[in-house]
Amino acid sequence: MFLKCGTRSLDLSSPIVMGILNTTPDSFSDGGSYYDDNQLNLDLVLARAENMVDNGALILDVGGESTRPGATPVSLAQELDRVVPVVEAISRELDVVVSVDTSSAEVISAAAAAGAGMLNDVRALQRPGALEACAKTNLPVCLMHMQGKPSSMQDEPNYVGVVEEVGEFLLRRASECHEAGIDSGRIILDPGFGFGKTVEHNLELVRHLEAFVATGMPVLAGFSRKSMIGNVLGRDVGNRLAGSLALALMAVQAGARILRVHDVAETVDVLKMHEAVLG
Ligand code: 9MG
Repeated sequence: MFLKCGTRSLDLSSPIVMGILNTTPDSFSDGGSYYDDNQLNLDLVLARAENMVDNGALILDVGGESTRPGATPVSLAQELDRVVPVVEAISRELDVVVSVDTSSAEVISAAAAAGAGMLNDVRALQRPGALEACAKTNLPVCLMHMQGKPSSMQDEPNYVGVVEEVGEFLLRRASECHEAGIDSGRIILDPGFGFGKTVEHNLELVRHLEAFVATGMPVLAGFSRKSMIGNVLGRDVGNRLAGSLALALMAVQAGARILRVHDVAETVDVLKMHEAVLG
């Protein structure tokens, strides 16, 4: 299964790693890592990007908006400033697919023009103009499920059946994308771990990840350092590697094709062991 990502192409016959590169001052784990005197430092961003590529990331997910509850809302100008120069620099300097984590139509178009090879939207292209902007780019897109909005999504997540509801939402969005001219071969599905879900909802989704894989569309899973791990293990954000790797392995065993992670080298080792056993 190949995913055409602009000038590059990704082989999804084995699971692959997407490294997280948040160029925000306030993301929950790596926020603020690339700032000097309140200014985004492109050299620091590139050094981290290169390190993740050297460690085996085939995609880097660049995000200019923090979606953690309580994060400061970002203006369009800020988001463009945090994303476009980074996409340009990485596409120029490194051999990797650059994904852009955005919900904004303007950022989607600007990112594609700057060399992005993939789009990742936690709001599944529901913002005005996002669907149409994405359709025009010809790039693959990850549609993620979220209940509510980032500022309040963890207040009282509520489902009758979380697996069915998340699955219905993603299939409906995939078909709306298809109707808007986005080929089904460009669509990636993501249940959205931690986005408007209790720990039990997240665990239930992990138990039934095969249901999403059964749609035939590639599945992306993002658990890295998330609070579901902190809740189960009682660990702070800096001490969630083992929990993240355990979930990564379960996800690939269920058939997930893309793992969105902070700890690229360790996750790539997990995938290599998985591959060695399977042959
Ligand atoms: C931006 N972002 C943060 N967490 C994510 C997740 O789990 N999946 C996707 N697709 N994007 C995410």
